[in-house]
Amino acid sequence: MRVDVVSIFPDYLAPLELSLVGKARRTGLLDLRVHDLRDWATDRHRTVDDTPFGGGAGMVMRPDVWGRALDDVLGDADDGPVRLVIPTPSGEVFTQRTAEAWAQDERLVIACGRYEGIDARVAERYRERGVAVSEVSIGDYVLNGGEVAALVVVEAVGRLLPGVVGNPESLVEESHGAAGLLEYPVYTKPPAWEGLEVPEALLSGHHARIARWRRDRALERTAARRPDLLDALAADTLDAHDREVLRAAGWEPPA
Ligand code: JD8
Repeated sequence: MRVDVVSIFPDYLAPLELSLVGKARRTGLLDLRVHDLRDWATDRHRTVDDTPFGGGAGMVMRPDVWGRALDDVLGDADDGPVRLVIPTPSGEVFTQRTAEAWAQDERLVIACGRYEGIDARVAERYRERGVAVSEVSIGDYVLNGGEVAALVVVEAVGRLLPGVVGNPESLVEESHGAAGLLEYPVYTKPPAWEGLEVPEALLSGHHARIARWRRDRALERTAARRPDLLDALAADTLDAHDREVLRAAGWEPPA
């Protein structure tokens, strides 16, 4: 997969040289390129913003600068399908399902806005050109720009690419993974710490008992912290035992 990120703070993406994503870049599993938007500014002050039409506080990012940058980075239509990702607090929520879908794409181009955002005609123009444009938010809180969202998207999608995560098995049982439950608590040595013991079930070596213990804890945690995830679960994914655990945890299936 090729991912291009355009920002006025390209150094903000430096953490993507580290860890699994960094290794994926060095091993060619991920072709990540970071661009400075000001390289497409034309005046000697390399201006990328201007005052908002209709008045109001702050500045808006200019469409003409973004247009030159994205035309260059997106390249021609015959270079294959590209998804243009525009992080914005007014976007659809980016979830694990989104990451799984985008991991099937060949190319992502992420346009990181700053100030009050990017002139709305940029998304409109590329949609008109038939480019898949996805305006997404990483959560219901306000950030100062799109760079943090770009870090989130590159890591969440990048780790789903074949060969990036050492043991693909570990992708299955994750929070928001296929099971649709939050993760169970995890433990490692020492078996006793600060007077706290590891749950006996995990020391039993009894795989079925361990699996049951972990699912029960995952159900309880999800009921306590994210009951919305349980409401979204298909009815047939919960067996009688699950329902008993959830009833005891105070969760009632939606009517
Ligand atoms: C892109 C500019 C700042 C936003 C005036 C503060 C995503 N979940 C999220 N929260 N915030 C963003 C986000 C914020 C951005 C930009 C994404 C570009 N800003 C603006 C509007 C109010 N300032 C985000 N994904």
